[in-house]
Order: sequence, then C-alpha cells, then structure tokens
Amino acid sequence: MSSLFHTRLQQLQAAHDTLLAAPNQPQTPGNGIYTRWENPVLTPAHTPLFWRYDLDPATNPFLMERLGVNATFNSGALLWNGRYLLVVRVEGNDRKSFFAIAESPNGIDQFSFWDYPILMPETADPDTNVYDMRLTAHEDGWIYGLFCSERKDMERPHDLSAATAQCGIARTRDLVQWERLPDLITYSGQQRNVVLHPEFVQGKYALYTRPQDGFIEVGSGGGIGWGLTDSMENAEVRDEIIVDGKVYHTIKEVKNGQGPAPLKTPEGWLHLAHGVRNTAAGLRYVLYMFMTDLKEPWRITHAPGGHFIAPEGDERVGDVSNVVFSNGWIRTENDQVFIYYGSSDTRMHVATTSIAQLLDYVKNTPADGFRSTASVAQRYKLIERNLKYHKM
Ligand code: M1P
Repeated sequence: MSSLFHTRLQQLQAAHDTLLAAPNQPQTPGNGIYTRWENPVLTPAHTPLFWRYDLDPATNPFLMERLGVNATFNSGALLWNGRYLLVVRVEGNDRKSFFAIAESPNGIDQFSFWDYPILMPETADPDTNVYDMRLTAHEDGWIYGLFCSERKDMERPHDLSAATAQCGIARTRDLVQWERLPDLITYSGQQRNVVLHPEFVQGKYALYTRPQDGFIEVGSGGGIGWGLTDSMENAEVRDEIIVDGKVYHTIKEVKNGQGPAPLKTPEGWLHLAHGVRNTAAGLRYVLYMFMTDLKEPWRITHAPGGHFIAPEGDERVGDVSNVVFSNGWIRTENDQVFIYYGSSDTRMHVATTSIAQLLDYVKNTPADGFRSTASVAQRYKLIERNLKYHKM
C-alpha cells in the first residue's frame, strides 16, 4: 500500500467517524411549536466510504472517489424495533436517485447507513429515476412505500427534459425484500406526492394524491387530492377529489403536496404538507400543517395560516435553493414527534415536537385571512389581549 493511499484512507476514515459520532444540539429557545437541531442529520458525507471509493490500492492508487454522492434528502421515516429509520433519497453525481436506509438510536444524531441500498424491483416499464418515498405501516400488515417514478415523456421525444411522473408502489415486511406492485392508475395526467392513508376507509385503501398536468407545473391540476382503491396490487383511483387546493396569495399559491402519512390523534388526523409559491428568486417551498376529521380524513377541520417550517440559515442554500420538503415523521410511544425534512434538495434535518404541541398549533393558530386587513385584525386581537394582561 503506497503511503499516499494509506494517509488518505486514514484521513477519510477519521473524518467519517467524527461526522457520524458528532452529537447534535437543540436550538434554543425556538418558537415553542418545535425544536430545530443544530446539525443536519444526514449529508452526502454520511454515506459509507465503501459506497464511494474503490478501497483497493492496486486498482485505485490515488484513492479517488469513483462514485460520488451528490445529495441525501427527502426521506421517508419509520420507528422500527426501537430504532429511528430513514428511507433516504440518495442522489449520485450522475443525478440518479435511489433509496437507502439510515438508522439512529435516538432520532437526532448517529445516523448510519445500512451496508447496501435498497434493490427496488422495476415494472415492465423501467423507471428512469425514483424518489421521495412515503412509508405507511398499513393496518393490512404490510409496510408500503409510495414514491415518484420518473420516465422520459415519449410523446415529446426531441425535448430531452420532457418527463412524466407517476406513483410507484412497493411493499415489504422486513425493509430488505421489496415487492414492486404496478404503478397507481389515476385519470389525471401525472402524479407526484401520493401517500397511502394508514387505515381502511369505507373498506378500501385511501390515497392522498397530487394530480398535475406537467412534470414540474401542476397546470390546471394541483392541490392535495383524495381517492379510494379496492386493492394496492392493482391500485386505481377512479374518483379523485381535491381536499386542499391551491389558493392565491398564500404559501401554496403555485402547488402543494401531502408530506408523510397523517398521524392519528383523538381529535383528528394531523397532516404535514408542502406549499410552493413563486418569487423573483424562483420557487419557495415551505411546510404547513392542517387537521382532518377522524372519521372523514378527507375533510379539513383546522387549517392554520402561513408556514409551519420555512428554510432558515444554511437550509436556504443547496442544489435547489429555498426549499424545505418533508415526507417522513416519527411518533414515539410517548407521543413525541420527530419531523424529518430535507433542505434545498441537498441534506436532511430533524425538528422535534409532540402531539400535544401540534394539536395546540393546529387548533389555535389563526387561519389565513387572505387580505392584509384581516392579518392586521388578527394581530390587533393578540396585541390587545397581551397589553391588557401586561397592565394588570
Ligand atoms: O425541488 C423541490 C421539490 O420538487 C418536487 O416537489 P413538487 O412535486 O411538489 O414540486 C420534488 O421533485 C421534490 O423531490 C423536490 O424536493
């Protein structure tokens, strides 16, 4: 082994070990709704060295990175045998995404990847790219992973950025062997951000959808949709209704999409979603919340105005800047909630909170008033109450 190879290997291993062992710290005092944590929980540098380097000095004397990783983001999440698991969207330098599992003993640091990425079977029509898996531990006993399957748009063969998005479906019992099922059939042009509801509704599987006309732009489609299917083995939604539409001059003016599967509480289903608006600097993605009825999960009962989490500090910069996106959260048995979110299509973060805090937030945050005057009235009400209290 040459001394160059040996020195570089020691440096790389030491830096990797230090990164994976780095303790995370809460950012205090926070906003009382959730606590952000200082360090990203996953970055491309967290991926194993043996995924990226040829570690044989005979074939790689300079110890070059042969297969770089560009980003680790938009992860599904699951509590599994007491461990916090993320099904991470890993993107290689070649721009292809794949899924890989990283686990942590406490959900806030020490995430490390399993040795091998997931071997996701293809359908007869192979995916070009797969990403953004939503995990649902369904009451039928399976763990489902729904994700975006991207393919070349063959109706526009000469436009090399023309693509189509559909909902890929796979299921597993052990997170190692995955059974690929046929893609979801809907009667909208394209689909992204499709999520399986964890319980049967009216005896059927229930899906949150996001119909869209094009690959990037939702066009006349858009909004978070809802539909039922008899089976997941041949999933088909015939009737799709919009349960949370786009609204002018709000954080979801351009498009929105369901985040992870909703969390059941005695008061309703808690939902996390992303909303997108346009700016002179490009699209801005933020997270927002709403609650739906326990028996009718398609009916919104509470809709706090504005964003819940917006990109902040270093989160604002990355491959696609000014983006936060979440497709995974974990609720512990003592009702703590770990919200995992990607920033700027580059890395993963965690924010921690509880079911009690989220219920308080969705029930007591005023709804969007849709006009400046209404916003001022909301603030007046708050100021008047506070000043009265302050003078007592
Ligand atoms: O680049 C921002 C996000 O864009 C897409 O989300 P949506 O379909 O809602 O626009 C997805 O590609 C997502 O992965 C990405 O983070």
